Amino acid sequence: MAIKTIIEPFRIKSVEPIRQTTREERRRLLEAAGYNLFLIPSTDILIDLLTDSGTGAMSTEQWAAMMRGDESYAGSPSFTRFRDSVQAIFGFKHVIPTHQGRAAERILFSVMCKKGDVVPNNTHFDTTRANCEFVGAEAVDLPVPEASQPSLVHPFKGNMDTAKLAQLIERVGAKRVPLVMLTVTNNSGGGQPVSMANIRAVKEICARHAIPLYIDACRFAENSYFIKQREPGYAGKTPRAIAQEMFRHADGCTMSAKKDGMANIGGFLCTNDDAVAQHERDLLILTEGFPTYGGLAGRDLEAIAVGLNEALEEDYLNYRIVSTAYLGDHIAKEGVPIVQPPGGHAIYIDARAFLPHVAPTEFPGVALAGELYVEGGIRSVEIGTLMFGEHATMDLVRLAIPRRVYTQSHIDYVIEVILEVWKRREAIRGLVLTHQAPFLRHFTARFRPLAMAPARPATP
Ligand code: P71
Repeated sequence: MAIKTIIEPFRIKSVEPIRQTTREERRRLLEAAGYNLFLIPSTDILIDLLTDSGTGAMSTEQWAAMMRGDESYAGSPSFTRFRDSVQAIFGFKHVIPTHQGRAAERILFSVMCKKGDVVPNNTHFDTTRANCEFVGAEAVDLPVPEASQPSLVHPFKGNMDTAKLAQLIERVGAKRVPLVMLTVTNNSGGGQPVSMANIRAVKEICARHAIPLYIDACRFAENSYFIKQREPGYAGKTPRAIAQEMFRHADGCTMSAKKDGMANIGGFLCTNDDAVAQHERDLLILTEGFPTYGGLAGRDLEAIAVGLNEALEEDYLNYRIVSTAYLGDHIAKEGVPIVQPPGGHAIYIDARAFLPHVAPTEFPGVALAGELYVEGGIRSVEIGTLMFGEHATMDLVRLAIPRRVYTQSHIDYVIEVILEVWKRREAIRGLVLTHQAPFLRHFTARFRPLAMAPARPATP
């Protein structure tokens, strides 16, 4: 085909105004928020790239399906449509709806893990790690070594280090490993995909020790598309067939439907194990609700049932992956250090390389995110020392792209803002943490700026 431009594969039927603020206003707002962008009202944000979770635009088909939502407490046909849609892709015997991904995690870990257990993952995301630790288990990250080198290009940087997995199971004993998890795509590690070969290899190791494999499926459609593009033998397969194959290797999954479920809320937990499912449903009733709604409205179940299929459409996935890379490529071309190659749902700026004069203990990611806000009203999120403390191997600033929300000119604006901050990077200072919660501290932490030069006083 002669035409190379990839357009947004939709037209816009409902619009939501966004509000410009002045640089002075933003400086004041940032200070009032203790330099934590979570604490700024969204009406004071121009382009919100905090997360791709629950922030997508729904399609006309999803809105139409919502009108069919049946709000019966028990046995709603909306649940049947939801379950059938999930099973057609994920293939698991039991489908348990939850209000979002972390509820699925909490129930899974409560049922499967106890104090002293060890849960390996390519990289736990924040809520997964917190829920795992909350039941007294140890969350162990086993990414491949390539994952911790931001500038290194590798097709499947989301892979788990299988040699390390085998060693870990050998060392602690299979009895202490109630499950192994794979996060597709690997969110904490740059939105990087996991290959089918890696899923197969991890499953083989698990099978040898009779350990179930669970997939954290949040961005399963994007992962499927990367496999199609990058893994030999998959170019001719549909993303749907690839997704089905991925889940055939697993014994269950957790899912936040706020990502590749294309919904604003929702999630689910799947398993093939009858006894585990029974126990999970009992816990579900305690806090989430009856097993045919799990804390969701019938309307939400309908939106997810349709959204899962839309996330697997090739036109959509092509636009999604290409438009995310567009942002990454344009800033990388000017020298901005990013995690390479660009991820599926987000671009991750390497804040340690962007601000080499700011030590990790001075939160370079938080400082950079604050400057992007002051410069252009852009909200991003730190994935680094604030989010993961001692477990952080990188300090990243993630620019997550909500699904079907922003146009190319919004992204061109974001590129310009980042390049302006890049020009004045040497003047950006680090931060001092002044308040933190006992877990998931990034949501509510507060900071003050480090004093101007000399950056550190000669005496404490
Ligand atoms: C993301 C989120 C949501 C979030 C988390 C922390 C700060 C800001 C936004 C949520 C995930 C995820 C993976 C791989 C489980 C969850 C929990 N991600 N696994 O990336 O990425 O799902 O939010 O529905 O509870 O912005 P949940």
